[in-house]
Amino acid sequence: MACCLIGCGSNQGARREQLDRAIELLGVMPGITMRAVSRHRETRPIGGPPDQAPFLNGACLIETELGPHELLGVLAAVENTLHRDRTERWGPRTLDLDILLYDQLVLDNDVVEGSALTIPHPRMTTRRFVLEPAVEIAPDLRHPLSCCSLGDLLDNISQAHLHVAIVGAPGSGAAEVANAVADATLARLVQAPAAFPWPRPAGLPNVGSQSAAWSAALSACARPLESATWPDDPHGTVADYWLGSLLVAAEDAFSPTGLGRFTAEHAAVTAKTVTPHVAIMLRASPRTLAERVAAADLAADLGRLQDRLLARLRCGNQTGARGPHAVVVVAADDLSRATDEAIAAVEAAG
Ligand code: A4P
Ligand code: MG
Repeated sequence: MACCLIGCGSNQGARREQLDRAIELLGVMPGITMRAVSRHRETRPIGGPPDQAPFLNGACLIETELGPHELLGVLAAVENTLHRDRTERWGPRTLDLDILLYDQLVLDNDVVEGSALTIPHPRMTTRRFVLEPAVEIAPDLRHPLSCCSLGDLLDNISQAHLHVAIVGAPGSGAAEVANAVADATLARLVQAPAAFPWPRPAGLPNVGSQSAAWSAALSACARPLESATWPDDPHGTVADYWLGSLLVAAEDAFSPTGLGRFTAEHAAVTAKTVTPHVAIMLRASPRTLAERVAAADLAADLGRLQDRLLARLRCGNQTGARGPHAVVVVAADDLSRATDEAIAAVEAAG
């Protein structure tokens, strides 16, 4: 039996009746036992067309014998029974049922018979409309990718001064997206003071002689983030870089000994800086990254660099090291869409 958390939303038609009916239908489905149901909350629509009506959102906890794709099929059947129209992404809907958590399972765009499934739900970690009802019924449930409880995730986005980092490999568009997010949310923008010393990832066996340049870049990048002088902004802060990226880039530049030294220096410097609460990772195809930095031969290297960045963002929490609790991955091949998604991810915390 798997323990699953389901998010429920409605902003069209008789919202309350539809949500109640959905819970009732789910509870009588073969292979599903209803364990807990949150109350419904009225929430402001995040993303999607302007002027759509407010949502009612809730969550329920079920036990199920169904596999994740079978469960998705049942949720779609309940949505269809309640006249769900799927013409517009993030558009108005009579009913939306999402799998938030399925035990500690992690699926990344797992396609079975044409339907793609990502678990945990990729946008849940910054969504107050998801986390508040979820915490009401299951505060101690763990989120397998951020390795903390749902209660911790809600506390994380409830800081008075949210610090968001936009993270990506060279060519991801982090600077442009950070600019637009800061603009839209009125947050203070922190820009990387000097271009990151991203090396040409291949063909640099040892740049020990340049380690002074890396140290200088590290302290320049750390300075605006120092805790001692950090000016909390009532609207929060958006940085167009993350200090952890320097460490990932350094892996391609240093010899193992040099990397050990730089890692220690990085840890000491980072300990005196603020940690972002939320990281928005811009993920583009390796080809797009290479085109944007005008270096076609680097596509594969940039793709690998990007994968390692995401792994480090996530493992920051797994190892108990300092890392953002909430990581939202945004597709960045289309920068205008990535900007909308990044803005929605930050607004969802409010
Ligand atoms: N899919 C992949 N993973 C999952 C999952 N874990 N659970 C796929 C459910 N579905 C998953 O979903 C599109 C496709 O996502 C499905 O075919 C499934 O294979 P959909 O329900 O048809 O369309 P959607 O909900 O518009 O898209 P999406 O991207 O799931 O939207 P979100 O992220 O769920 O956001 N504001 C407030 N205040 N309250 C809300 O409830 N909801 C949304 C929708 C936006 N803004 C909101 C709310
Ligand atoms: Mg949905």
